[in-house]
Amino acid sequence: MKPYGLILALVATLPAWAAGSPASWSSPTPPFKIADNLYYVGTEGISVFLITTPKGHIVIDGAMPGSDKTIEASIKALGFKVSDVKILLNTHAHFDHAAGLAGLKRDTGAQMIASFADRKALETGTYPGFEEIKALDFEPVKVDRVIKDGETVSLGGMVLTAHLTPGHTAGCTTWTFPVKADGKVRQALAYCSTSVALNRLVNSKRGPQYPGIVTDYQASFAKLKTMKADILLAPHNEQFDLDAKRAKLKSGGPNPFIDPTELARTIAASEADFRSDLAKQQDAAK
Ligand code: 4NZ
Ligand code: ZN
Repeated sequence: MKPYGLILALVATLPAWAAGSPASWSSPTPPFKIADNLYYVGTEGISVFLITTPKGHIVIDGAMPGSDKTIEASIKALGFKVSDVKILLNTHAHFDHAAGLAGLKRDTGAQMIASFADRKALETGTYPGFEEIKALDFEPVKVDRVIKDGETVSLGGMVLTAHLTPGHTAGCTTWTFPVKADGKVRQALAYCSTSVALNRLVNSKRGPQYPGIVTDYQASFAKLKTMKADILLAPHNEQFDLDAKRAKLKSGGPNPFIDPTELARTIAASEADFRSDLAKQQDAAK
């Protein structure tokens, strides 16, 4: 679904959640276990992942405005304590994945860790490259630690590695970490997204979303093609077939989240979309 053009045309002053984001992005959905120590605590349409350890927990992403309370209810429903959340991570600084982080930080006192290039957007609560569109604003969250490419975040025996995959945002961060699923250690990969969405790729009147965006996307596609994942996690449910996998989980059998072929297919499809969007934007700018 690509509601962006319509949204942009209609809504320069409304808050994002009133601006036409699908209702599913904010609706609660029951949380569930994906693998050992890894749970889905997001909304119906926007992913949030909980990684549990004996020393406290890690949350990846904050979903929409107001989603902090939905996420906290999900953490409690799974039997964990919200006050045990010690670290907050983010895939990218867009309102639909970052708006709940400020509330989560307030309620838990957790450390917010993010990339340098997404820090400003998180700390100002603005959409990078569309800072003037109030509809895309969100509650700012202070970043306590800046993470570089290849650096790790460790807690209670869990180790997550940051891989900078810029393009969708300048600081887009893909996180990898080993988890046990169906009795074996598997590599989980929380993909930042490489979709074009609202991004300006070309030098039209206003210039690109940020300088170097096209070469960033190209480098990120190349990098993601070298990476391996047994379990693909993604910020939007349709990006990793969440609904079908959740339905399969209920019927027993092998864990449907284990699919070592899915990352390569996802990146190939996203790269094809990127090329076609780039060509369209180049034509339109002529
Ligand atoms: S995203 C909007 N994070 O790229 C913008 O999926 C960007 C995204 C989703 C929605 N928008 O303006 O509604
Ligand atoms: Zn986004």
